[in-house]
Amino acid sequence: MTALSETPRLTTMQVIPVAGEDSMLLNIGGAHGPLFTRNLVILEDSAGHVGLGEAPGGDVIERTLRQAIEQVEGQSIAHLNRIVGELQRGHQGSDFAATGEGAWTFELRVNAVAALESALLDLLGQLLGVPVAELLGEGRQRREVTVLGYLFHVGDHRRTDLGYRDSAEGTHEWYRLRNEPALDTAAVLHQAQAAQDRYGFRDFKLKGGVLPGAREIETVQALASAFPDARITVDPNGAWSLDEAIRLCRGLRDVLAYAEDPCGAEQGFSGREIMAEFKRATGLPVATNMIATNWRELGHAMMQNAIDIPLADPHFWTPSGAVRVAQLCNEWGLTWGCHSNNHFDVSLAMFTHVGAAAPGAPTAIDTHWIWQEGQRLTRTPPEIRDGRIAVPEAPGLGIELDMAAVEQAHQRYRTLAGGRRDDALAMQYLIPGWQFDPKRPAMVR
Ligand code: GKR
Ligand code: MG
Repeated sequence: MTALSETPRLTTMQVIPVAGEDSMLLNIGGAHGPLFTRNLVILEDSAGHVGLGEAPGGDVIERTLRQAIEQVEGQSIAHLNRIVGELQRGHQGSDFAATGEGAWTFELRVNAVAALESALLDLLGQLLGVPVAELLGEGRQRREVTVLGYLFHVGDHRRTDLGYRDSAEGTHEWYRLRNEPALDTAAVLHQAQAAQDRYGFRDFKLKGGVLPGAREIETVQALASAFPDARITVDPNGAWSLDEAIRLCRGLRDVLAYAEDPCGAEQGFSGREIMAEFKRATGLPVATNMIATNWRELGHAMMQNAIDIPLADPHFWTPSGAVRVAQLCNEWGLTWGCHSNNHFDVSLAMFTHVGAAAPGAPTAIDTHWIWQEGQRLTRTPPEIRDGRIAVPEAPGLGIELDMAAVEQAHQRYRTLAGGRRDDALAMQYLIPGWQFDPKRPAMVR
């Protein structure tokens, strides 16, 4: 029997803020800037293994991770659950308060906990000689994970002096097109065709909340005609009123596989109450990454029968939490799915293992990777082929850091004034004085 003293100990924990290039993607919060930021966690243990985790960028998450270093270093990796649990409990209160104040999930401290858990799972997998997916829930359920093609309206970055990328990293049309403005149906269709040709998607999601709802629905209908076998959804991040959402989506059961956050809190009613009304009025399944983002919210959402598809992103649920949501979905007749934000390839590996461990029949998972692909922090990032990512077979997350690439991404981060995402800033180049309004599409001012 192995004594606890013989299990590897955590020798060092590093937190490295990094930045990568992005397109001028539009959403209800404005426009993505030319650089997106992330926080990378690197754990080393006494067996000489390196464990990795990635979280959204920004000072709050970086600080939360740095403050954890003292608690983490020196511990045995056998105490994974205790280490993660302590950090999580320490921050739950502030996360609930921040959510109440309208914070987005990428601002919550649980993202730091998730990155730490990922790095610990990576180490444990390497110690035991199994992929991380085997350590989650009921173990690995599949060898490939289906992902969707995440389509965006794109702003004209040439109207700014912010220094967006302009060149094409690869030979495929996709790499040129992703930098081009896309503000109508034809342009989004073109984007979908190039993305499908490059990555083989069978599922698409259009980020809405940008143009008037009727125009976004027209685009979704055009996508359904162009890709008759695809599962299609639209996600305006709650921009539409309940009445508008019902008017726009009623009768679209042949077009939309589900609607993602079509509406949200209004007139004194909670987002969960409003979504339950939407579901009853339209008969459409509903997905969310806005109103069931933690156990307490999920409990209320289920009691009200407000949702069908919780998009349990491992970054704000933690990898083990996201798989617990998937187990619950499988037992209780819901469908598991996964939300994303811009990310590097460490997160891509995290998504892949979590998706591989989700039991039942999850819906295709979100990833922004197609907007980032060509940039990497690891030597051989997971690849999207035929709309799927093969689950790495190597122990742990199955990825290896490329320190030169990390250093470059860190230097890029250092060129930024602040590491926090601020979509209003870039948007103000398109519409002077622009300010966020959770109930108005970004281009409607
Ligand atoms: O990247 O602009 C974006 C998205 O709007 C993202 O921030 C959302 O959190 O993808 C997300 C979603 O599904 O709502
Ligand atoms: Mg969403």
